[in-house]
Amino acid sequence: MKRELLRKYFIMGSQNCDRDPREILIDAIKSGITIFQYREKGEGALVGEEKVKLGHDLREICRRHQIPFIINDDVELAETLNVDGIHVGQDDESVDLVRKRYPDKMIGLSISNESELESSRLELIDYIGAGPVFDTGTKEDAKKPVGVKWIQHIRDQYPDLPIVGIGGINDTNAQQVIQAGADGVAIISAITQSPDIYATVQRL
Ligand code: 3NM
Repeated sequence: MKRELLRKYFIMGSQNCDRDPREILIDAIKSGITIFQYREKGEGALVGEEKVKLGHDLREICRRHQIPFIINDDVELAETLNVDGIHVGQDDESVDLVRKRYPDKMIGLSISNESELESSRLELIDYIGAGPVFDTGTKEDAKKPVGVKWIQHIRDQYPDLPIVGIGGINDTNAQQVIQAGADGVAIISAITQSPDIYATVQRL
């Protein structure tokens, strides 16, 4: 994949939004995000038809603006929405199965520690999501923060692997994540909760 795509990686689901997620996505795209992940997960998340309907709308917004659309975890919805990529966690569908089913889509995998790094089929994936870099209140089951050292560690071992940092990243600490070797920063609340999305993404 083109590593530059990971630069400003916006993630969101309706549970992260205090107003219409469609409007927030359009604001973020107009402000300069480079890729989007639909992550409808956690307390208050939509399920069933409602999840599919919002997914369709967000997918269409991304298509219109030529922003790659990644789905979190849901391999069935990946097909329904004809997504550009799928992001999976360590407890989700295995990357082997996802790669078999979708030979041509981008696949991202979350990796938080050495044993996950060693046991993961890195040759099957397009990028790593590394985190949580900092404390985050957004993911209920987030692990302990790994710091920018974790980014540096992966980068030292895998100079060519696309890496995006995630967890507690905002416009004041993003620079540390990039300097540690990440290709980009993945962000939920610093964008969805921003009173001025344009200013936030521009500062990023
Ligand atoms: N995954 P915010 S941390 C979705 O560590 C997610 O894998 C994480 O939200 C991981 O930008 C996280 O608001 C939440 O901190 C990121």
